[in-house]
Amino acid sequence: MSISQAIETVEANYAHQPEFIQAVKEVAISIKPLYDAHPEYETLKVFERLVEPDRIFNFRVNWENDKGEVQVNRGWRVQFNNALGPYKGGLRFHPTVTESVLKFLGFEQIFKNALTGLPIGGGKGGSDFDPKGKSESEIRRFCYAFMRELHHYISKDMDVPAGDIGVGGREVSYMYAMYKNLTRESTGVITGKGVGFGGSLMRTEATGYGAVYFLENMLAAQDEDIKGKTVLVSGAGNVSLHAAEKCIALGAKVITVSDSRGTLHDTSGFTQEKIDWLKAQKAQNKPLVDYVDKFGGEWLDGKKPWQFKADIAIPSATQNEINEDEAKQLVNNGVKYVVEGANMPLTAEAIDHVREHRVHYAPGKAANAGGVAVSALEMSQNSVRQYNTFEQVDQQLKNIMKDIHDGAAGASEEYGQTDNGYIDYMAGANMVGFKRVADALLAYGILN
Ligand code: NDP
Ligand code: 2IT
Repeated sequence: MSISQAIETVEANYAHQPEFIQAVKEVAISIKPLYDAHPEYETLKVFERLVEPDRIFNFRVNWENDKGEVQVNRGWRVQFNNALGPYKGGLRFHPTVTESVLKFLGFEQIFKNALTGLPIGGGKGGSDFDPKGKSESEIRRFCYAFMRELHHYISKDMDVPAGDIGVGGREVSYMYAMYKNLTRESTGVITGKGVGFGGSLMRTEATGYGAVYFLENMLAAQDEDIKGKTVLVSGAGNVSLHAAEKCIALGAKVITVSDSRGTLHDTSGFTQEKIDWLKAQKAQNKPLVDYVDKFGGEWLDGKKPWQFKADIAIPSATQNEINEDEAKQLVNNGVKYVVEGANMPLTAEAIDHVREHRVHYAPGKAANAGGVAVSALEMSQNSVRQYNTFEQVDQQLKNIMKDIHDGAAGASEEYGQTDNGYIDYMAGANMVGFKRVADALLAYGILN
């Protein structure tokens, strides 16, 4: 069965899962030169095997709200592929979570995790629970209830979750507490734990910082520097604010952040003080518009950040937040680098548009791999029951992001995808990630 036949099968079987189909097609298109050079992948039906998860657990989560009313949510864990190591990937709590969303995230995670060069397979999970407007005790009760179900399916050497949208250090700690309560094990079965009870220093910052380290490597490959560049960031969560913070520390000017309500635009650029204020504001679930009274700038209700002139865009909110028209805006506004902090923030048409216009484009599975990489470092620290320092982890993260960059750029060159200095990071990253997983599958025969 060829890759195109495999896509047809996925489209026929999962017509109701558009996000998953989008993620599969991107990988399929990218790996064609590699696949053609290795007939053994076809013989052992490697791609066909990879698009079907090992298994998906789907469970009900009952919990009680502050009024004592019983609430029912849906929960999932997608164990996609463990060829390279334990299933690894975050948990997302957001009302838009569906099996399609978690399958696309789990599929991407397989190749992202392979790119880190660390021994981790791919998985993802979550719930359609909406944390917005919930009290602290409701969040706690939900996290306990969620883990009461999830704990049946995970363990430290088999499946290790972490955070994602709607799940940060607070939620991870509640879930870890329930896991410990049920199993009496202190093995660090989930990453992103609080520092002091197993969490790694720098895990909180790792995704955003890592994306900016990746960007620095992209710029260096074009003999450019981040200093003085203007940056558009979307989102105002973990990834966005840490990406913005690192850009600012390195001398760039970040002029936007956003959330589901609209965009905050500050022509004078955010400072560390302003970012600290934004972190505190979002942690209390308060509106970004309050910023304008305190620091100036403008609030654009219901708008996205892509209408402003800039050099670099780091979309860091959610999937498909940039469509083709918005990609045109970016190109027209002079953006030369798009670095995906979020997972799949560009639609397929938007990706085509930026690449056709020679905008250097770093796909999420390469650019945002710093988060899961530091999660894997947390797992190894837990195994030896020791902590590394912030500086040690930061240096490891920088090395990993450079390796991912250089590997993707190298594969782009090797397979003839680099055109007159334009590096095809999408093709390169997908080929490197795919090759590592595919070669493990070949070595295993037909198990896995
Ligand atoms: P957070 O929950 O910390 O922040 C998410 C941000 O994106 C919030 O500002 C939120 O706005 C906004 N957002 C979420 N959904 C939507 C939507 N449907 N429309 C508009 N805005 C939205 O999540 P993270 O920062 O952790 O995750 C952001 C992205 O990065 C996701 O794609 C995630 O998969 C990816 N990622 C995260 C990693 C991590 O380590 N956390 C690692 C790698 C990738 P509001 O506050 O209004 O809800
Ligand atoms: O999308 C991602 O890579 C994450 N949400 C982080 C996963 C992890 O296991 O740290």
